[in-house]
Amino acid sequence: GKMSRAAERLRTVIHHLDGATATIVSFRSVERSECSRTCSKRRTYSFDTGTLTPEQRLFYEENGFLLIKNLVSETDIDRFRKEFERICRQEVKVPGLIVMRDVAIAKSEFVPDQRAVSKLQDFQEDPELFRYCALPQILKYVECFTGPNIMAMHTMLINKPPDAGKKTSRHPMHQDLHYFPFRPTDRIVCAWTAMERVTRQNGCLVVLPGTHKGALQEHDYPDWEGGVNKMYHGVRDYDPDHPRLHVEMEKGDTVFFHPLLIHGSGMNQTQGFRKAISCHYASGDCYYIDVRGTTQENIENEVKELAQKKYRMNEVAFKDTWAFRGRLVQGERTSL
Ligand SMILES: O=C(O)CCC(=O)C(=O)O
Repeated sequence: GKMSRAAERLRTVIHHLDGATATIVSFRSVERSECSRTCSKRRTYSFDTGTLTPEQRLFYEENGFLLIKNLVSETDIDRFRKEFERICRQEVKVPGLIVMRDVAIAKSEFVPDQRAVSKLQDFQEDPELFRYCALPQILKYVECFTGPNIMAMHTMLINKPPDAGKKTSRHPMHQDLHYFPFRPTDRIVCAWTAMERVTRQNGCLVVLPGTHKGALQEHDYPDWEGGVNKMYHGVRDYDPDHPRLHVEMEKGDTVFFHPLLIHGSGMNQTQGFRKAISCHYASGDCYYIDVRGTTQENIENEVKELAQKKYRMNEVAFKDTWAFRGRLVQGERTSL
């Protein structure tokens, strides 16, 4: 009757997505008759929980990311900022927290304020910052990708400093899965919330849409003249002609993205510190894998070295560094 042709086609696609062995090759050829002829098996990246509109779901399926405007309130973001400042001033000690500095800041220049901090990692023991990971409006979206059992596996507050002239404030293009020894890949998602307006000027995220459909690639430190921050591995070679998108965002906007999506961020050419808060979630049903003999071995070695220093343990298994940082935020911890 009234349903437009486009809407009907969309419904067909969604129907296909929800089938266990959905078989569509491109959203342009969803006609059933054509499908049996031209289609091969494809994987799906999301669930229908009633949260995403069909358009949003298709967008994530095709592009590997989804931007939701105005998801986190000003009040919450201001609270995260205050807590971050208290941590920088060393007014609170957070067990397990990793405080990173930009390579352009010499050790002798140390000052206990945000100028010395480019990133906090592993704030799972800070109740105020960790509130971010359990915000119901975030989990409602996360569930579309992980399913109902949700673990917060990795937390960060990124404070991209004004570039000191060496371009070290850039984050090389990479896939987050490089860092993660757990699978399945499609049950992992990152939530990244802008704590202020982020633009090309202050180094917004840059994504290569659709790259989540590819494989995990080899990563290593890029050879940048001005130096590279610790652990900032990049994809060795990606297609320089692949379309790039600069994801400009307002305070409180949140982007959800797939762990294979190639992304990075540009130089901060302003005098301000560009802030974002983020969490990587995985399904509680994910399982650990052994990365020995894979391209992830180089990061495993670095993380183990750091963990041995930090936790003063002789031999830490890579997966254990994840198992003790991970926190259940919804449902059941069936694995991980
Ligand atoms: O916030 C940014 O600049 C990018 C962060 C990022 O991609 C990462 O830390 O993996």
